[in-house]
Order: sequence, then C-alpha cells, then structure tokens
Amino acid sequence: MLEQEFLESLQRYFSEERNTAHLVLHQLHELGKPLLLREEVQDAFARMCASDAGDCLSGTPVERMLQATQEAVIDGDWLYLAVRIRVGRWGYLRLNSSLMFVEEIPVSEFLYFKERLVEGQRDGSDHILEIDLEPFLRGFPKMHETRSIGRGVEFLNRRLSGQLFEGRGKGNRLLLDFLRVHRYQQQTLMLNDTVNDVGKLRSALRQADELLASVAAETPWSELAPRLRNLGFEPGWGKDAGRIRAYMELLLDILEAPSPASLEHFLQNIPMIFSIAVLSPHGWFGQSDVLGRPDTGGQVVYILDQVRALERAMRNSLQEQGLDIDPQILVVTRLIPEAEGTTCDLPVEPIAGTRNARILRVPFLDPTGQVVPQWISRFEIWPYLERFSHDAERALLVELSGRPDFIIGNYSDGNLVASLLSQRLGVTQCNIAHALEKTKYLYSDLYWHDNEEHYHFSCQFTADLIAMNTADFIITSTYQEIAGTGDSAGQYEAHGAYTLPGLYRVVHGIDVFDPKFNIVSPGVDEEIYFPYSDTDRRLTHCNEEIRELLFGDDGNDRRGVLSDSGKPLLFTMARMDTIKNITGLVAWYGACKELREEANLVVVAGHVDPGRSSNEDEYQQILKMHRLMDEYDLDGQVRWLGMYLDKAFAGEFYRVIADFQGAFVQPAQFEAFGLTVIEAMSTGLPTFATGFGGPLEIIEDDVSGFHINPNHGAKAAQHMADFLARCREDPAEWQRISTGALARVRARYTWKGYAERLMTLSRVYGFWHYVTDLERDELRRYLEMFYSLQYRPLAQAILK
Ligand code: UDP
Ligand code: LCN
Repeated sequence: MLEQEFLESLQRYFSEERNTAHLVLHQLHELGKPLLLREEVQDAFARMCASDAGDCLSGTPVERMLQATQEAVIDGDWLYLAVRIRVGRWGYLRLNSSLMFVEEIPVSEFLYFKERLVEGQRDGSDHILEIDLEPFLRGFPKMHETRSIGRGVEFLNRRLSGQLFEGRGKGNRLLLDFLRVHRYQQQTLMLNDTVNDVGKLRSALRQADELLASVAAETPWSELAPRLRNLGFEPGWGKDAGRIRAYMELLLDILEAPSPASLEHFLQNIPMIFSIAVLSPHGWFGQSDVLGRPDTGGQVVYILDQVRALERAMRNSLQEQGLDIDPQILVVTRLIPEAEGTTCDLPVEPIAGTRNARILRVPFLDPTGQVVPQWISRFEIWPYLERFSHDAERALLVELSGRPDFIIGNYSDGNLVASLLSQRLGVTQCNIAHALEKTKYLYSDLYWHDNEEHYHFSCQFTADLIAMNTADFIITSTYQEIAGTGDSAGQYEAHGAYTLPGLYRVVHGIDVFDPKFNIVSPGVDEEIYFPYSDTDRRLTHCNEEIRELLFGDDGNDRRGVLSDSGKPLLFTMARMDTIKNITGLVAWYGACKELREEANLVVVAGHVDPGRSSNEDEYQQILKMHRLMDEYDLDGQVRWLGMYLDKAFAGEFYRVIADFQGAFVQPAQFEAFGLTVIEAMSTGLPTFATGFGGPLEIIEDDVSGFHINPNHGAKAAQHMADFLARCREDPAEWQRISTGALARVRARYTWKGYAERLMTLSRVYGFWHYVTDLERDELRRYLEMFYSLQYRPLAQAILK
C-alpha cells in the first residue's frame, strides 16, 4: 500500500498541474514500448527534466513516483506502474492520460493488466488461479524495519522469548520439555526422566551448582557423571566442571528472567544436530574434474567448503559439550552412470578434508523405473525429483542409520527435495538459493511460455515458491539477495508478486520482512586463497607452469600470445555462459585504447576449440570470442586459456596476477553472489566487479575494489585503465585497494563464521519449531495441494 499522503499529493498534482502531468505521461507513451523497466523510466524522466518544460518537475510528487517506479506497463491511454516506495514496500498505480486521473489499485489488477498485454483480451472467463499466501501468515510475527531484513533470528528471539516466558511459567515448562527430548541413538542427553517438572529442574540445577563449585574447573564430565546423573542430568552440558557450571547457570538465569541474548547463547550449544543432509541433486557433483561443466560452478565449491566447515564446527561444539560423537554430513546428489571420467557414478564418496562427510549418490529413475544414465540439464530434471526424494530418503536412512537432524537444500531442485523430505521426516529445513533463476532472465515470468521448451521455468518458479514457503529458514549470501538496494528489487523480493500468464498469478508469494530470512555469507578456503604476500606459503612449484600458461605458445586450446610480457595483467575466470559476459569484457578491452596500453588481458573460460563444447550457450560464446579476437586484432594482447584451473592451482594463479600488479575482473550481467570475487580479493588482488548482484555488496567501491556497470562497457574499461595508470605512477594506489580487499574478506567472508552462525540458526529455529507452531500447518497443507495440482502435472509434462 502506498502512503495516503503521497497518494493524495499525487492526485492533487494531477488536477492542479494538468499540463505538466499530461506532458510526463505523454512522453512515456511516446517511447512506444508496452513495458518499461526502471532504467528506461528514469532515463525518460531525466530527458524530461533536461527539456525546457522540465524545470518545474523537480520536487514534485510525479518525480517521486517515477523515481520509485520499478516497472511501467502501457496500453492505449492507460499507464500502470509498480512503485517501490522503500525496500520491500510496493504499491500499484494506474493513470490515464486522457482522463488525467491517478488511483491506487490492488496488485492483482496490475498483474491482470500485464497478462492482457501478453495474452490479449481473453474470450469469456478471466479466471486465473491466484496464489495468495498472506492469509496464512497473519498472526505470525513479521518485521517492519528494512534494517531488520536478513536478521530474522535476532528478531524472532526478541519477539518470541518475550511472549513465551510471559505469565504462568508456560515458557519454562516448554523449555523443560525441549531439554528432555534430546537423544543420540539410544543415549539420552541433557535431562533424564527424574526431572519432570520445572521445580525439580531448578532444584537439581542448584544442587549441581553446589557440587560443581566444590571441584576443580577442569574436572571432566566422566568423573562427575555418576553424581550429576543422580540429580537427573545426562551428557551434553559441557566437557568439564567449569563449562557445565557456566551452562547450568545460564539456564538458571533464563528460568529466572530470560533475555533474547541469553536464550540464543543457551540454544547455541544445545547438542541437537549430529547429522545433516545437504541436498544438491542436479549436475555433476564431485570433487575434481567437474567444475566448468554446464550447470556446475560455484554451488559445488560452496557446498564442499561448507561441509568441511560445518563438520569442524559441529565437532568442536560436541566436544565442548562433552560428547564423544562423530557428526555425519551427507551431500545427496544424483548418480550419473555415464560419468565421463568423473566420480559421479560412485554411490558413496568420502569428502576430502573431513572425517566423516560423504557424497551419497542416488540415480534418477524414469517413469518405467529405468536408471537415467546420462547427465541432464538442470532445466530438465523436474520430472525425476519426486521419485528421487523417495529413493534418497531410503538411502539416507540406511547410510545414517536413522533420519538426519537437519536438512539443507541447495538451488531450486535441492530446495524442493528438501521440502519433500523435511515434511516427511519432520526435520528442520534450511534453503539456500545460490541464484534464483527468475531474476536472472528479463521477463522470464511474463513470457514464461516462450521459454518453456528450453527452460521449463513454469516448473522451476513453482518449485521455488513451494520451497521458499516450506523452509523453516532461508539463508542468503547477501542482503541484496533478499531485498535488493534502495533502487532495485532483491531476488526474493521479486517473488512477492508476479504472474505467469495463463498459469497462475501470485499476489503474495514471499515477504522479505519474514523472519525466516538470515544473511549468512560464505567464505573462501583459506588454505587455497591466501594473500600473495604470504611468500612462505606460496606454491612456488606451480610458477613455471603458470608462466607457461600465461606466456607460452598458443594452440592446444590456447589463443593469443602476449607480445609485451611486462605489463600488468587483467584477469577474468568464469564459466563461459552469456550471463558471465566474458565476451563483453573482451569487447570493452578491444575497444579501449588506453586499457590496451596499460594492461594485457588473461581469460580463463570455456574452450578455445568450439568442437570441445557440449553446450549451446557456451558454443555460441566461444564463436563470439573468436570473432572479437579477430575484429579487434587481440592476439598479441589477450591470452585466452580454454581450460579449468584446478582449485589449488587457481589460488596460485590469482597470486601470480597480483605479483604483476594486475587486477581481477568479474564483468557479469548479473552475479547472484560471485565466489571468484571473494577468492581474488582474499589473495589481495584488486577487483573490478559487476554492480548487479552480490559483488555490489561484497565490494565497497574505491575501498576494497571497484564496481563496474556491464551495460556501460566503455566507461568500465576507462575506469580500469585509469586505475592501472594511477598504480603505474604510484604503487601505493594498488596497495591501498589490495589491503582494502583483504580486510573486507577477513571481516565478512569466512567459513568459520558461516558454520558457527548456521549451526546456531539450525538450533534456534529447531527450538522455536518445537515450542511454537511455526510449522504453520495450514500453509503446509495449502502448499501440498499446490504441489500436487500444479507442480506435478507441469513436471510430468516435460517427459511427454
Ligand atoms: N573455478 C575454478 N576453476 C576454473 C573456473 C572456476 O576453480 O577454471 C571456480 C572458481 O574458483 C569459483 C567457482 O568455480 O570457486 C565459480 O563460482 P562463482 O560463484 O564465481 O560462479 P558460478 O559458476 O557459481 O556462477
Ligand atoms: C551460484 C551463483 O550463480 C554464484 O553467483 C554463487 O556465488 C554460487 O552459486 C555460490 O552460491
């Protein structure tokens, strides 16, 4: 809803300043486009302001309206606007340039107008399935401040702990019950049956406190166990007297007068997660030789690093709690019999750098029960997931000898399977999107039909909607992933309201103010991506090979030989798909004389030989690269390596580029997060990265790197040339950004911090799940119906 005051001022303006208002609407109509994006509206408005008539527009409600417009839809005299007044706050307007009136309309009317644009006037019924999840969320705590977005757990703790412990000891009783449910296999943890009311718990805690005060703080649990057991305590309170006592005192404080902080602190250490299932069904999931294949990128790197960090955090925390338990983590993915030299045909594979984590592979079965032997694109996997979820469940239960304590979904398919599994098993579910496809492709919702054959977005967006609403909590790598910036909508925010014409219309899909959102940013493997200046740790044995790669002959999937090897190197590395925009960077470089003078360009992406590509998008990009190399005559200044660098080698590669006082460039049209950006920064390499997506938040412009606008390539190239020229004159400039980059990653992007936070969230949400009805049964039932009636037929249709 728009603010009443703003609406009234707008209406007043339309009646009092009819001429100017008419001019504005007329100019927008004159653009001759039925759909206008924010930038187009802004550009048009800037032109109006610059014209003679434009002076009087400044400071008017019309200016405010257009500044906040995210989307405009035009048909005849009608103009419909989606207006984002603040982060996460939307309103919808319709305006008529003949009648000169403006009014607020409901979101469904705005979406209906858009549908008509695509479908034309419908014959007969206008009926379309309308999805509105808002009624299910009424009465559920919701945040209001934009600064609270992504900090859901803090809000929930504050809000619910107050409610829970209000009046007549209900909260204490629930807490007691919660402490009595913990078990590991046959072993009871925390409290045994003798402590069956809050009075007894208090009394047992007091007696334990006296006992613990009388022994040395280092006295281990094993020595104290017989006496503490008599009081009702089981393992899980701490490894020694000092820790047990501190933990029990914390509980006494909570029973006396709880605070959100003490409750979070207490829950942080509850031994309740011993095994985790991480779902990532699609693609090639392996530990080597898989990166760079279609669909296989940062998600695999992320999960493997995440698992290592989680295992470490779980083990530390269990040890601190005095439990000799080996945590188990299983990454559940699909088994691909035609594995092409990878390990993707192995049913179980231990994960290097862990004690007990494994990849568990379960094949996709087709409707006749036959194993699907080959890799299939992530856009085609929808019909296999339901069956996969059952097969994976059986395999998981066997492998873990029981159900997991926590399920993490990854990407749309993993999140959907996580939803199915966690509902069947009654386990806390966390989602990680990695990249929400809807925001990656312009109008992928409105024109879903046109893309259906290739992308099956109808399935994916339906799966996303179900999974984001079933998840107990969602973690994101950045704030912008949830709620964007002051100017542009976030990836999740874009799922608030949209339409798939002819299929269904979503008037309330997800709310960025929902406390299920938490920002937990990933990190880099610090053994691999360390600063170039850590000379003792450098992999000097790689130097010769790297020099050969950079300056050796061409041929053998390499193109270009750098004629001046003394210049700084600009480096880029990514999967070669259109959105990564590697060809964009090559074109900017080719066209910028100054940049070509300052630096050489090194590209690690795709294949130089198009015959080696197995993917249409990559193939087209490769052909374009060759065209650009020819057109700009780049063979002496661009070194293109058609290969994937092994992880450890990649770490050293970034550092060698830093030795050359070079820079890393991430030129994507959109990047959901961008692991390469934090990798480069953590080696101390100044980085220029796209302003669309995660890098906008990772990098503080001109402090820890630079933002570039991929739509303004010439400017971006000049920006890089200017920086390198400044560095040439004064090496302190390069150092300034390099130091800023290192500091930024250390402060914000570490796996240790990630793992500790995620484990805390899993426990806290698990607790709230237990003591309140956060499960929202009505919503669950509604989504089950949506799954059966909408998702299933869409998915099954893919195989027909
Ligand atoms: N990568 C790599 N070698 C290569 C190309 C990429 O190790 O030759 C790694 C890169 O270091 C990063 C990941 O692949 O860890 C790519 O993740 P990012 O988030 O940048 O992009 P995505 O591919 O997920 O879209
Ligand atoms: C997917 C992407 O597209 C990247 O931007 C992320 O960095 C990666 O997943 C890991 O989350």
